[in-house]
Amino acid sequence: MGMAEPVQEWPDARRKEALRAERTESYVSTQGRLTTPQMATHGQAPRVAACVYIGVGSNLGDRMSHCLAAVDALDRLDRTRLVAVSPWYETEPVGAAAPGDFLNGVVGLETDLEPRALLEACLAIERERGRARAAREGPRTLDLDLLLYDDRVVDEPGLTVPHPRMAERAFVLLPLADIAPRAVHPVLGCTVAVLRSRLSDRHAVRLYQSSWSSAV
Ligand code: GSY
Repeated sequence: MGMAEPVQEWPDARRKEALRAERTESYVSTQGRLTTPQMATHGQAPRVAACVYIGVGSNLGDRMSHCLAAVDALDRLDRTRLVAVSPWYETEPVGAAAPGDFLNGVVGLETDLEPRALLEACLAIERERGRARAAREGPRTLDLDLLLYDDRVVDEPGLTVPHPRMAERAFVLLPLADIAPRAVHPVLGCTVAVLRSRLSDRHAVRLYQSSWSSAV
């Protein structure tokens, strides 16, 4: 029997902090996927993490603080790295039972978490911000929607990827197109930019804050 190949480990917490400080380091992007030089070890090919987009929304309380807390919490997830944050938009609510304008944006991550684990992490972040999921379309302190996970198609109880309504929603497609116009919807077979150009959603969507970093 040959020697077992060394298993590639994700960085521990301290190493992750150091990597965070190096975040401005360049990425190599191929086909919408991102390889991170820091993940390459033992002379093996660089690991290719999944490229994921998550919709962030809030229409209750201090909306910007909920959204920024979500960005921070997503950035802190294990085996996950923050890649992009869209501008923030103030958006008219879609759905009768959701009074009050939303703040919406989209976050790009690369992650080694599987879709179900990422969903559970998102639900935990929502709970931390006081979100109760009693009413499906009621006001919410924080809503995190898994929009795209690489080119994966998932249809399981409680987990549908791509998000089933993302192609109809201006509050999703405008911020998503800002950071990932060339990402491909694996079911519809077209890019986010094309989906955006075909939008018929007439709910108001106004740019609220173009720069994430200026808010912190
Ligand atoms: O699906 C996300 C929650 N949500 C939103 C939202 O985030 N923004 C807007 N504008 N309307 C919404 N209706 C629901 S439900």
